[in-house]
Parts: sequence; structure tokens; C-alpha cells
Amino acid sequence: MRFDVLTLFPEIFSSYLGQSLLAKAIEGELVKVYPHDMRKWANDKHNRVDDRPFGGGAGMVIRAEPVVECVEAVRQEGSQPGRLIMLTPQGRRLDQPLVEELSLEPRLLLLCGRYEGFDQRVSDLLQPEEISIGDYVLNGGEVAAMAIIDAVIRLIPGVLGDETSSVDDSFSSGNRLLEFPHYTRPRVYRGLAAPDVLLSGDHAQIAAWRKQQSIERTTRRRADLLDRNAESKDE
Ligand code: 6GU
Repeated sequence: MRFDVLTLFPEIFSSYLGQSLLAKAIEGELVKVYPHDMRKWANDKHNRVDDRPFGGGAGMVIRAEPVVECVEAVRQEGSQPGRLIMLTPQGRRLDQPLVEELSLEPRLLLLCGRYEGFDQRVSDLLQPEEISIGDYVLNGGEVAAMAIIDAVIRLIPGVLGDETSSVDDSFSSGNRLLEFPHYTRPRVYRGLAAPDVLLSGDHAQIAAWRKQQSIERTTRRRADLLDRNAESKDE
């Protein structure tokens, strides 16, 4: 799978890309991530990527030209145009079903904004899909782009060490419950014992205990997920 990240701060991605899980996937050619500096496409006489908003007001607006030209040039590079995503707090909220859908794509182009946002004509001309990672405001789309890459690549077969380890994930379409608690050695730590059932060797009992813990946790912390499960079963 190929990711092209269009940004004004490509260096933000370098330490993330060197991180072990991702580095291995990149080395094995399962995943390719290419940051592109949109500043290179700012071809007016001052090489400006941003400018003051028409109509006045605080902050700066990213000019349409470097963004549109950069997207067009980067699209030419690959064998397919890819799915174009703009990271913006105004977008559709990212969730695990959307992550699963994105993981089936051969190529994603992630457009990261800064400042007050893009000139509206970027959206008018390119018609990107707009995605947000939650109801809070980040200084730019870069952290959101990394969240998407991180969530998507762990679903690509061969990227996670254990092929099945994303199947039990909270929020995946097969499991809309929060994960159950995990324990490892020692059996007793500072007077706190791991539950006996986990050491019983009885796999049916263990599965039942985990399911019950998941339901309890979800009820206490995220009752909204149970409502959503009920809705999706009604469909
Ligand atoms: Cl995608 N961008 C910005 N700037 N803030 C956000 C976001 C994206 N998602 C949540 N907050």
C-alpha cells in the first residue's frame, strides 16, 4: 500500500517512519510512505504558501495553487490516482470501520492543512474526502495523517507480527466492545493477583470471562458503543 503525504512540514514524519513496526513494513515493501513538501509548488514570485484571508480576520489561509499543483504532480507518479483525503476538523470522524475500508485501498493521498485552513477552491477543484480524527483542534493535519497511517497499516496482512492480533481489537467491525484486561507474570504483584480463571487452562471459561469483562467495561466507560451495536443489529 502506498501513502503520499502532502504537507508543509515533511520532516515531522521522519522519526515516525523510522519506528520499528513501520520501518519493517517499509523495508518489506508492504507499505510505502512518501512525504511531499507542498512549498516546492509555490511558484509565485515570493514562493508563498499562505496569504491573508480575503475579507479580513485572524490567521493565514493556505493558497490553492501549491496544493492543487502538488496533488496533480504527485498523482502522476503512481500507477493509480489513489483516494484523496483532506485532514480537517470539519471532516467525517475517523472510526475503525472507516480505517478498515481505507486499508483495502492500494493508495491514499493525505493532504495536511495548517493555519486557518485551505483556500476553498482546493476542495472545489479536487473534491477530496474530508476526514477528522476527533472533536478537538490540532495545529495541523500531520498528527492526524500519522494516526490514519498507523491505524491502517496494522490491518495490512504481514505488518503485525501475529496475523490474528488485530481481529480482537476494540471497535473493529467484528468486535464493537472495549478490550478485556490482560495479565502476565508474575501471578501476584504488590499483593494484586491475576484472576484464577486465566490460569485454569479452561479455554471456554477464559473466553466467557473475557467476554463478560469486555461487556462490563464497555457499559461503564462507553455505553454509546453498546447503543451503536444495538443499532447495527437492527439493520
Ligand atoms: Cl484532521 N486536523 C486538525 N487540524 N485538527 C483536527 C483534526 C484534523 N482532527 C481532529 N482535530
